[in-house]
Amino acid sequence: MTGLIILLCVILITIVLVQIGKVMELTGQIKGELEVLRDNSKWNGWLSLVFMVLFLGGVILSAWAYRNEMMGFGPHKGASLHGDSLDSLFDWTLFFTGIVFVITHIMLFWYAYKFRWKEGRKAAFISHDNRLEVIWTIVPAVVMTFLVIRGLDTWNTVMADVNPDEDYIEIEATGQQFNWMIRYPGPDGKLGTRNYKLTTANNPLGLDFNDPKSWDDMMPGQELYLPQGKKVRVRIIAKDVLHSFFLPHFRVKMDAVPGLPTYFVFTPVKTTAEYRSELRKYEEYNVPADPLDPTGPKRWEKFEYELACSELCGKGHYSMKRIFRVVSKEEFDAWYKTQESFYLTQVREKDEDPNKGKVLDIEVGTRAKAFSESMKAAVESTDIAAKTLPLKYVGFQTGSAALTADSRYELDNLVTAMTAYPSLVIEVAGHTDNVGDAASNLTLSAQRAAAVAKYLTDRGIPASRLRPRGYGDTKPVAENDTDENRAKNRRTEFTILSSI
Ligand SMILES: [Cu+2]
Repeated sequence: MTGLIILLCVILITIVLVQIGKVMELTGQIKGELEVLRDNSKWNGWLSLVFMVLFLGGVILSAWAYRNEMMGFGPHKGASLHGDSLDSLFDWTLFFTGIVFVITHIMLFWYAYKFRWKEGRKAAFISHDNRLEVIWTIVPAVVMTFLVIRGLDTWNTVMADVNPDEDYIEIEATGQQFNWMIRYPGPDGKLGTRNYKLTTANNPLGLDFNDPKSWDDMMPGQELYLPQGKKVRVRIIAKDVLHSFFLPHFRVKMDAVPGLPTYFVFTPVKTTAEYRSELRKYEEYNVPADPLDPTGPKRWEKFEYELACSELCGKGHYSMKRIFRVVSKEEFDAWYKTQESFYLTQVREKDEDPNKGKVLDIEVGTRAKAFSESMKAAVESTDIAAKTLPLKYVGFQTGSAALTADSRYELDNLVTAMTAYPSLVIEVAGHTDNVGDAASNLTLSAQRAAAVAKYLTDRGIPASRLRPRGYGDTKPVAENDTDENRAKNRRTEFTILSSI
């Protein structure tokens, strides 16, 4: 239907134009050709001037009306250290091209008016003019040189990589259909290596967990934090198709290419809160963020720095949005501490874990800290039940009282605690499941408790402070019905008897 209407309109317009042509022809015949030509060129000349004024006036008015939509102006100021230099490059280019734009348009329409057809007027022919040649060669050359030198200078500043010994944080952004996977280094400050061959459902980035640097790497949730005033180096890569890492407020944009790592370095200078308070000054940001909720928060209050993908990478392209929140160093450190290691929370002890069954250095530290915290709580607690603590990582060879090699870490924590609390007296208790003969279970559990006590006395804890005891299968913590529950019952624990 629409197609038919368009076709009819085209036919009608053609008929109208043909008719106008015919009318002009007839008027010419009545008034005389020369008269018509004179009238037409007069009108054309004057209309050129009117058009020039309206057109240039419109350009100026619209530039003024939309000034706040322009990059680098009003609410669209850059929020990174290099942002202003890029914006000023645009401004200078706009300045020069703007001058040329206005001059050429004035000349175009003014000359059309001034040199309109008149009887007896003849065109003058200039074959060559050195002065003109010099002017229109030198002026553009000088302007171009200025723009190119400035451009190169800005490019070198913006694209410069970090110095290995300066203070910066390196994060990694991997684009995939349709989200960004962002990786932060853990407390070691270094990102672990990757190998695409190691990619599995549990390890979507193909992190190489043989590399200790990857153990503490973190993959935070939807909201990402960056510290104000600190250099950020982003490693950028894609898993499937081309994506583009785009942080418009920081003037950061770099393609994410499968198989070809790129990077971008920038320094966020304005916190999210500071940027919001700048936006508050503008009328257009003082309207409700949600038009359906007129009393709700304003646009400036809901402002966030957004990461987008600026490559049309597929159907779900629009959903590749993440929020970056720039905060003070203190706030960043607080957030950073709450983030957990991807490896330890998602991969540890799964099939992808090359260190399955081994105790890692980083775990020894965290376990020691957790142990001393629960020990402190148990000592201070008045609740009898809270005085019993499990020795979760103490194990024995199957059917024997020989301690496994990795048991020493937790037992060393216990030695430290016994030294820290010199008046502590504890009962060390061995428990088994109900498999096998009750009497031999009792003997085995007693031997195991004794082995733990021996470990402690060998390290200087007086035997008088230790009461090793085997309970066999008499004190289960779960029904002995499944393998899992039986494993819970096979345990070693200790109870604080007195701490005075
Ligand atoms: Cu994309």
